Amino acid sequence: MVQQDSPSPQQQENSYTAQDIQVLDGLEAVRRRPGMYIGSTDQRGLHHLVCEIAYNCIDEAMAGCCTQVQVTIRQDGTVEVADNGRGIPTDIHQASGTSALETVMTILHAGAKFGGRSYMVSGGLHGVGAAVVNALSSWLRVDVKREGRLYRQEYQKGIPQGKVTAIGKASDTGTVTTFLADASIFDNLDYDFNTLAQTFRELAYLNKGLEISFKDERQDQEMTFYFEGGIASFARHLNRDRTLIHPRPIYVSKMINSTDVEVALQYNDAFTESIFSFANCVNTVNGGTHVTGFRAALTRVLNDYARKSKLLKDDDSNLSGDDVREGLTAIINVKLTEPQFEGQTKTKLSNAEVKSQVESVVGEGLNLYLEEHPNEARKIIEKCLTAARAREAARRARELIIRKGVLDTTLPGKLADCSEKDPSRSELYLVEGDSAGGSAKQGRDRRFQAILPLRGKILNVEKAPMDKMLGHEEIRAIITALGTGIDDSFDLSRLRYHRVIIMTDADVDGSHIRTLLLTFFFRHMAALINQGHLLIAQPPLYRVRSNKRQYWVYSEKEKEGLLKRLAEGKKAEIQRYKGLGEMTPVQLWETTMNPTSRTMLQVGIEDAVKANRIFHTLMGHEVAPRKAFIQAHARSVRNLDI
Ligand code: 0RA
Repeated sequence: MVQQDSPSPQQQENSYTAQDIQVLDGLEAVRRRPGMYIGSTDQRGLHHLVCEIAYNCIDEAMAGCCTQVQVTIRQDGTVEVADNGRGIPTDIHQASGTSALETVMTILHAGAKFGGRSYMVSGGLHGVGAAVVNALSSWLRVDVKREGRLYRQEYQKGIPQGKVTAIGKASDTGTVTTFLADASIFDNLDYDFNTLAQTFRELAYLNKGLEISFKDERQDQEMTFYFEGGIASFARHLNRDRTLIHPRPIYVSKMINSTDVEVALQYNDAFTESIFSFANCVNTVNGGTHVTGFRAALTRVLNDYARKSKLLKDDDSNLSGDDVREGLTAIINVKLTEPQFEGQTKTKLSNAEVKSQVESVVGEGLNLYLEEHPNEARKIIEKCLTAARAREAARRARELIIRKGVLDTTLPGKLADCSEKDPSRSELYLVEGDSAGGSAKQGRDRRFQAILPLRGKILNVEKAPMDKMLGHEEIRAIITALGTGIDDSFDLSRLRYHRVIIMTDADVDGSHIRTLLLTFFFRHMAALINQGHLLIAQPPLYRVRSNKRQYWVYSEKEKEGLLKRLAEGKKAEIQRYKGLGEMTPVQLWETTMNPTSRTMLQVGIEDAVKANRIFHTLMGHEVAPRKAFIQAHARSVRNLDI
C-alpha cells in the first residue's frame, strides 16, 4: 500500500518475508561479484550504470510513450536520469504484495518479467536491470510522476529506506532516477563526458524523434541529441567524409509481425563495407539473423534489377555478395519483443524469424526505391559492376601468385622463426627496418620469439585494391608468416603466433607504418584484433644516467617525474632514442622484448562504429586525430598472460 508518511525502516513490517530474503540474497550476490553483472568496476562498469538506467527510459521510448530523456552528472558525482514516460507503476504488485516500483528496483531481473514492458532487452550486457544499479549505489532515489501524484522511494546499497510514498502532486508523468555509485565498489567515480555522449548520440540515432540531453555539471558541458532522420542521419554521419555514389541514404522501415525493421544504406566510392547492426539498441557486433536477412535481400534485389535493366548482360555472372557490399555503409536496426542473443559476448542476434522479416522488408523497400530512382539505381549497379571486375582481376592475380607458389605455406625467407611450435607460446615481432630487424634477431629469445623485418613503408591498404595489396611483398610475407589467410578465408585456428607484436620506431615514420599495419589488420584480419592477438611494443624514448645508475624512460611524463626525483642527487645525462636501430641487441631485449620487464599495448576494437571512423581518420592527413586514436584505443598491459 502506498503510504502518505515515510516510515523509518524500523517501523516497517518486522516479519521477514520470502521476498525480503530473495532481495537480500540478490543484493549480496551483486555486491560481492559486480563484474558478473556489469563487466567491471572500472570506468566502463561505472558508465554501465548510467547506460542501464538510460536504457530503461529508452525502452519506454521504444514503446512509444517517452520523447525526452535527460541525463545529468552533478558536481558531487551523483547522476540523474529523467524521462517523460508513463512513470514506473507504483501500485501493489499481486504476487509479491509490494509496490511494482520497489519490485523493479530491488529484485534482479524483475524488470524484464514485469508486465507492460514491450522491448525489454534480454541479453547482452545491458538489460541487467535497475536493481543491479541500485545494489551498486551507496544511495539511490526514484521519483515517479503518475496519476497526478509524485511518488518517491529511496535506497541505500539497494535496501529501501522506507516504502513508496506520495510526497506531492504532479501535473505530468515521468520517472527520475538519481544515484550515487558506491565508491567502495568502483575504482573512482570519474565519468567521461565524451564516451557517454557517444553512447547517447548512438541511442538518439537508433530512436528517431527521441531527444536525449546530456549535461555534465562538473565541467559545464552539455549536448542534446535528436535526429528526425534516425538511422538515415546515422548513415549520413558515417559517410560524412566520403565521396557518395548517391546523395541521400536509402531508408526502409516497416513493422512486420511485431518486429520493427528499419534499415538505412548509402554507397560511397571506397572499397570497404561498413554494416552496423542493432537489436533493441544493442550493437550486435557479431551480426546475426537480421544481418543475414539484409545481405540476402540486397544481393537478390540488386541482381534482379541489374538483369531487368540490362546493366548485367545475359552471359555475365551474378554480382556476388562482396560486390554489392563494397563501399556500402548500412545500418540495420530491429526492435523485437523477445530478442535472443548468442555467443560469448551476447552480441549476435539469433531469432530465426527475423531473417525472413528483414529480408522481406528490405527486399520490398529497396526494390521500390530502385524503380523510383533510376539514376541512383544505375550508379549503384555500376559501382557493384566495378567491384565485380576488380574482384575478378584480384582472383586472377591471386591465382598467379598461387601458381608462383608465393601464397603457399612456404615461409618467407626474411622470417627468423622461433623453435617453439605451440602457437600459444609463440610470438612474432613485425619490425620496422632491416637494421632494427637485425638487432631484434640477435637480442630475442629464439625459443619463442620470431622476427619478421619489414622494409620501407607498407602501402596504404585502405586505398589499394585487393590485387595490388596481395602483390605487395611485405603484406604477403605477413600473411604467410601468420598462416591464417585473409578476409573470407581467414582462419584464426591456423594462427602460428598468439602474440603478433608491431615494433616500430618512436617517431613519425614509425607511427605511420604502425598505422598502416593496423589498417591492414583491421580490414583483412579483424578477428586477430578482436581476439586480442595484436600488440604494440613499447621501446623507451630515453635513457637517463645518473649516479652510476641507468633508467629507461618510456614517456615524457615519466621523464619529468624521474628528473624531479633525481634533482636532489647528481646531474643526469639524458640520451634520446630515435630508432630501434640505435639500441644494441642486449638493450633492445632488456627494454622492449623481455617478457618479464617489457610493456606492451594491446590493440582492441572498442566498437565497430568508432573503429570505422578512426581508421578513416587515420588515413586522412590530419596528424592530431591520429595521435588521439593510438592513445584512446591502445590499452597498456604489462606482462601479458605469460
Ligand atoms: C513498467 C510498466 C510501465 C512503465 C514502466 C515500467 C516504466 C519503466 C521505466 C523505467 C524508467 N522509466 C520508465 N518509465 C516507465 C507501463 C505502465 C502503464 O501502463 O502506464
